[in-house]
Amino acid sequence: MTGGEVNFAWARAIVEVLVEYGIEEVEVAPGSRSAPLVLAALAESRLRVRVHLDERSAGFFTVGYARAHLGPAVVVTTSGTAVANLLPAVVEADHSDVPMIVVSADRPPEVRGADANQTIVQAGIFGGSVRSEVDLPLPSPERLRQAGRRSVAGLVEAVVRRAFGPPGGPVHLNVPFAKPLQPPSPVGLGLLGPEEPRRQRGSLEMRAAAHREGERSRMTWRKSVRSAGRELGDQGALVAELLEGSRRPLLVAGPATDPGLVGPATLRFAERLGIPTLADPLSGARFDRRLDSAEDSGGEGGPPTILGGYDHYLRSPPVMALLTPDLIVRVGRTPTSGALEEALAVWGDCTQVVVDDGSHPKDHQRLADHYLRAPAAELLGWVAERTPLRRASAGSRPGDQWREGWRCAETAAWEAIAEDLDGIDHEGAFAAAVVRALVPGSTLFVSSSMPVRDVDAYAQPAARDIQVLGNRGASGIDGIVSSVMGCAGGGAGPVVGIIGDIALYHDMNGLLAARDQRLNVVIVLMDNDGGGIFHLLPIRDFEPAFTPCFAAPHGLDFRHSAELYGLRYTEVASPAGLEEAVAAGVRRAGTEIVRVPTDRERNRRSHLRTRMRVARRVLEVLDKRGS
Ligand SMILES: Cc1ncc(C[n+]2csc(CCOP(=O)(O)OP(=O)(O)O)c2C)c(N)n1
Ligand SMILES: [Mg+2]
Repeated sequence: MTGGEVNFAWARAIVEVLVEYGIEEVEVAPGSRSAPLVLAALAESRLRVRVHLDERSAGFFTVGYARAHLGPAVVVTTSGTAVANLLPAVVEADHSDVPMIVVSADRPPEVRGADANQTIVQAGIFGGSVRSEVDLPLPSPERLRQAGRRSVAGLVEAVVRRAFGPPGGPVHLNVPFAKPLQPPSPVGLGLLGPEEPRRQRGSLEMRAAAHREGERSRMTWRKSVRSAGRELGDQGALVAELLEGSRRPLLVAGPATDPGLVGPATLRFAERLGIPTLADPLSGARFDRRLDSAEDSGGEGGPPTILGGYDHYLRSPPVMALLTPDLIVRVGRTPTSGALEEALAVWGDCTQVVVDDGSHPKDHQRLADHYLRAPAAELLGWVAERTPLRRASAGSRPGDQWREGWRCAETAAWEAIAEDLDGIDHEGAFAAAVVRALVPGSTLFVSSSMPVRDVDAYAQPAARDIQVLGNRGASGIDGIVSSVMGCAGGGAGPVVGIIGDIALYHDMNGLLAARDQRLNVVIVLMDNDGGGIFHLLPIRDFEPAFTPCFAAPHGLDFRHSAELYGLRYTEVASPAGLEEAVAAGVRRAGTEIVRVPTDRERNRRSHLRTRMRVARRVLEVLDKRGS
């Protein structure tokens, strides 16, 4: 065997493990050192290979793919700073518990730390952000013949397994190769070009179809999550007991790792127990067909009380006081809404239960009286199944008054919000318009900064078959375009992204995947020429620092970036125009950018006006009913 053949066989052994673990796709960024890995991936007909020029974009594409596909993808890079460019995506995957397998090619160990070209310290480069890593030995015929744990397959398998969890997360395989990197000839390697048909295409389409039929939850990498039966039972019994003794219980559903799994369980729990539920847009419970009727409970339990306007009315201390719970059950991560986060602290005296099985604790305010290490969907399901339905037919149900208080607040809030959304200077109105335009089965990807907050505060809970995803793990504004593209690549159905101008600027390179991978995406660009979010912070008053150093207007005309990547580009001026443009865009093939020009300062005033109007109206309503 020549050295190149040994390298190829070594890379094939790695790829074989990936395929055994059900990996269907590899994101590749070009480079020389990774040649054996790329050739091995192309020679494996069960793998789809996508090429990305920029590693940072490739990394975030992988994260988006895993979120939508509910299975990990693999990203392959060459040596040097190429690997370092994956760090932001690895950090997001870590914080979001999203599985991701990084395979970096490296120079042989003996040339490291001695000024060899494109050679940096790659082993351990991701620090504590990866769940497991291995710096493989150089390929050798002896090693290739080895079997068991110390074989190349054994070493790789031990790391790859950790990506799946539970909880899922990023892992790193560092793979040194010596020259010659490739076999003497391409003949007989079984190479297929990235564009050539592969065996797994069908399965991708099947997944997309199943996804549309609402079967997402069965395809998750988290499906294997089970806490030991007894433990789950004990934890469930504790929650049931606390609920039994509670007169004012509240469920807070924050951003979920797997909204398709946790969302339905949250709704079922809310419905069964009649518990008011504050549903983050990323929780999977804000939008769901089940909100339409009480179909699951045969009408006996009433539809679940799913609340979404709280970001406005919980800013009012008197409203917060009137709606004080005596028990809070929390699932998911810290809510998007800062007002709710603050309320959780203000309500710090009530009993708080956090249900979480993720890799990072989720109680930065140190509020939990009980921190239950359990999968939220299963625990909520356990409790819901064992709780007798609180029937309306038996006269008034326990907690009716409490529920009614929240319902009144919520109704008043959305009425007040609707009255305020007629202007063109309100980004909240545009966010609501995008949600209205989504067709069943759609995925909405919300950028960090204001888009996720605007969907949170302005998109009313509704019986809609849509899922909302975002990079809320580390809330970076980098990599958003690629994450959106990854979702589309992962078969998430019609995909729409809402993204700010600075976030788009960060990852314009991600637009290349739209063209190269022929993805169908509508990107709604909320262009306020800078960071609108900073106008809502006290730093706004600190001129001459504020405008240049925080809002940072750039004056870029994104029409040119659309042109560069050959994407359709339109501009709209009103929420109604945006609704129409998005609805038309999702029906068209290809990716397009719909730009919404707005003004940061006028937008700020609109936000404040709505918040005040809603808080006033809700307080009036609650005062009147004497909650
Ligand atoms: C990678 C990264 N850099 C910086 C930040 C800090 N940051 C948060 S929001 C924001 C501005 C975002 O502007 P834009 O995307 O236009 O959204 P807008 O605030 O206007 O809605 C910045 C710089 C961040 N979250 N992530
Ligand atoms: Mg902006």
